[in-house]
Amino acid sequence: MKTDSPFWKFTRRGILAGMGMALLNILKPKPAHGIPDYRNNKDIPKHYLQNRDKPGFYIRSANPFMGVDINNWGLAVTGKVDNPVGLGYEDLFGFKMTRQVSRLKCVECWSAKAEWEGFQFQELIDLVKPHPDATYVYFQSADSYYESYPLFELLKPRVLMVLRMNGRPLTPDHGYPLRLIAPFKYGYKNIKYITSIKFTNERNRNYWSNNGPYSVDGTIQPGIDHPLDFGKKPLPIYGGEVFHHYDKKL
Ligand SMILES: Nc1nc2c(c(=O)[nH]1)N[C@H]1C(S)=C(S)[C@@H](COP(=O)(O)O)O[C@H]1N2
Ligand SMILES: [Mo]
Repeated sequence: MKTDSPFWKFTRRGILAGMGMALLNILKPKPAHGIPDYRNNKDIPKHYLQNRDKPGFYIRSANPFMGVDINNWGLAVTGKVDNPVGLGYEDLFGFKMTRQVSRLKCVECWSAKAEWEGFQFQELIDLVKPHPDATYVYFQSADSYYESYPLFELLKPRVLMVLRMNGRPLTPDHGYPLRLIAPFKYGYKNIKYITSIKFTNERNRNYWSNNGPYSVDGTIQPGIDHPLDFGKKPLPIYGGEVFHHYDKKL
């Protein structure tokens, strides 16, 4: 070691000795970009919504929280629109309902299918009347999660604003009271516990693409899938929406 290196001078002055603990903390590996990874954290109270590897359909919740209290919940639809609105839970059932069976695929390499029921994004557009320059949509949720989409992608077939899963209202774990299902996008784009929807003229932020090695676009790429509902048997995926031969077609 060269004697004029700053590190050498530092140790020579004996400063490090008194800083042992602090230094240990500095050297500890930190989660990427400072975002806590709660996946194996056993200290989170059991009743918090959190990541759970539940057989059949895993639960992913980046910021553990108590879930939505429906008495304090509302959906704000604002931004570049003629007619901004605030909607309550009951209001959402005034929209035309549609149902589909589709698969949610996470970047962690699992997928699971469910029957989803809700309304198409077009219903919201008809209500709030976005301006011609409102080309992007920004979603926020009750757990400080956020996602954005180009507006045209939300108008694609089988994109659904979901209220019910497998014949029942969404459970708190799976996004009660309102989530987005876009079957050709990775799970992280399928935002749960939605509280606000804002029409903008530029793409806004996205939670996992800001905090992990994931694309902003999030379209499912060709590769291998390990469906939870099929014995985790590896199966090829061809990109876009994931269909397996045993998925029920509607
Ligand atoms: N609000 C919110 N939405 C979210 C997440 C989240 O942490 N918070 N996780 C995403 C991820 S990474 C996945 S894979 C899916 C999982 O949906 P599930 O918990 O219903 O299986 O939700 C997505 N939507
Ligand atoms: Mo995910």
